[in-house]
Amino acid sequence: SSHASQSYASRIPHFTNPAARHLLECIERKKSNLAVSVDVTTKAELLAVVEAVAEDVCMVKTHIDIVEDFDLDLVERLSALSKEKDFVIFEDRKFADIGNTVSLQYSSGVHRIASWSHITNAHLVPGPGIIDGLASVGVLLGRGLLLLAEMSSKGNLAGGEYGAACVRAAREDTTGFTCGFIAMDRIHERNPSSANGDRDFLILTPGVGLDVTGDGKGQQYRTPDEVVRVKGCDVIIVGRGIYGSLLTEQGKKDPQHALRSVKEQAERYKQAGWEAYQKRIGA
Ligand code: 6AU
Repeated sequence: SSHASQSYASRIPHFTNPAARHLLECIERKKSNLAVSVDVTTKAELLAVVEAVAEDVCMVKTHIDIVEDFDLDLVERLSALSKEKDFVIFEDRKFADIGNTVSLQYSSGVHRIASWSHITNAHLVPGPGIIDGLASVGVLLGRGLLLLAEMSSKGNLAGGEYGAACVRAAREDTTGFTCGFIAMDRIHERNPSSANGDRDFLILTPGVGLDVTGDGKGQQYRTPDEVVRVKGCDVIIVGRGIYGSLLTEQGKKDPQHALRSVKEQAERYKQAGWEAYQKRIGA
């Protein structure tokens, strides 16, 4: 039967991966299945948004390569906040190269992602060698990997057999490093298999919004209720629906006011996500 009918707490023992367990523990402690995607371009804005939402989220998702004044102090402060405020860090790097290259991109360069990001993600376009390359860096550090089995954007090419291949590759990764998917529903349960077929995976889902259905650049939004209760996804990833007030003319003039709105939206999405989960498990 579906793991979606079980509580987050009861699923912790299904995972050997430390980052997956950490995430489920945070979700349960904070009663939040909300990940905030903080896609802003300065260090100060990033830290301000994280501080505003920290209490309400289980996870902070970054695109660290868009931060104009990036330095290692930023990730030190982010790591300190992750401990103090109890959230998991997910660098949304979307690795997509051969194993050897991604192992270097993950461990090295300006960003040294593996040293601070608990979870990262990858496309399976290069084949399963990408998992081995990332695992060669991440496993010893206790990190976790999500495969992009599906995408939220209009016209994306990850349909058909592609998702099923991602599920197969995740099942074949017996190290447990691959601990979930970016997907629009419980894709692994639609693709059962006799070997390892019952293994639990986390489903993290972007394209979540309560007020609009798209962004004019291909993004498509569904509500937390649709994503968590109807489709059985585990974590909602919300970006502009939460920090959007910072992007408006008014928000630029009065950032303190905008940050209060950021906090209010985080509370609103947290509540919507948790209600959808409680309905799903029949609590
Ligand atoms: O809520 P938004 O639309 O402002 O932001 C959604 C965030 C962005 C995207 O890069 C990311 O989610 N994303 C992903 C991820 C998380 O991998 C996959 C996808 O299919 N769609 C998507 O929007 O930071």
